[in-house]
Amino acid sequence: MSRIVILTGAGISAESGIETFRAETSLWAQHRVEDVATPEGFACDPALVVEFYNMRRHLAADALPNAAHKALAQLEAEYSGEVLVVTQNVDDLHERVGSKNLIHMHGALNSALCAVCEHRWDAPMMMHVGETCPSCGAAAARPDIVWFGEMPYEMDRIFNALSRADIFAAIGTSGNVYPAAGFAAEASRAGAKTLEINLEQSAVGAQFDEALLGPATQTVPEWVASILRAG
Ligand code: BJW
Repeated sequence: MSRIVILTGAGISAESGIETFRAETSLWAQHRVEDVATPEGFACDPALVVEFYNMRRHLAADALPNAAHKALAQLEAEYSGEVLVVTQNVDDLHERVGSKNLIHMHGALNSALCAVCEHRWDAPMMMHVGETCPSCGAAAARPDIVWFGEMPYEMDRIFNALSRADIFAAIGTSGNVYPAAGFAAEASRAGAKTLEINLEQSAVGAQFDEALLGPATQTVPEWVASILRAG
């Protein structure tokens, strides 16, 4: 059976109106990464961080999945082999169009996490500082987001899938953040054919066998159609 592993990043949701991180007018141009996306930032100013993710949760809820998200769900439904989508995105646009074999390696806006007992529950649209955990009662609720210096989720499952992949495709990710930026090299070492789909070559673009350049809403449906045609 043929196996495809797909890594997605902020670029796949850009045409749904969700800003990317590293463009000039982006999220990181308006916020210092250290302030809003590190455990130290959260410890220093929890209200700022909780508000940042409340704002992001609202933006994600208002956004609609685009043709690229839909094409990947179609690929999973119609491909004769196995398709795994590993997303760095914290929005829920993949699952809203039916992607099921999906890993949110950097967490999810719609989830809350207890910093004490690691219990997870559905995040309300507006989280508040000091909310209590419904399981252990500690006042230690936080957004269920993987910040810099924290271990991304399901790494064993991801590396296992990369080691068995026949095709690895990275869509709309800049290749600036590890461990995801190392996935192409990992899959390539294990024998997969690698493809980068992006507006422009990423920081790790030279590691891919092929590139498909252009907006994801055009390139991803074209790529999916070609895979499904080939069977
Ligand atoms: C389009 C498009 C369109 C636009 N169509 N394309 C020194 C060296 C190496 C590593 C480190 C180091 N110092 C520290 C580290 C580790 C650190 C790291 O990588 N730092 C770097 C800055 C150097 N990483 C970590 O700390 C991670 N944990 C970790 O490493 O644990 C140890 C470990 C070791 C070994 C194995 C396993 C674990 C945790 C990283 C957590 C990242 N968190 C964030 C924020 C939280 C989520 C949130 O708030 O939303 O996740 S950072 C941010 O970057 C977010 C994203 O998921 C992530 C990646 O960004 P992405 O998706 O690539 O977006 P952009 O904006 O960068 O790029 C968009 C792309 O789309 C561009 O290429 C555009 O061209 C393209 N595009 N429109 C197609 N229409």
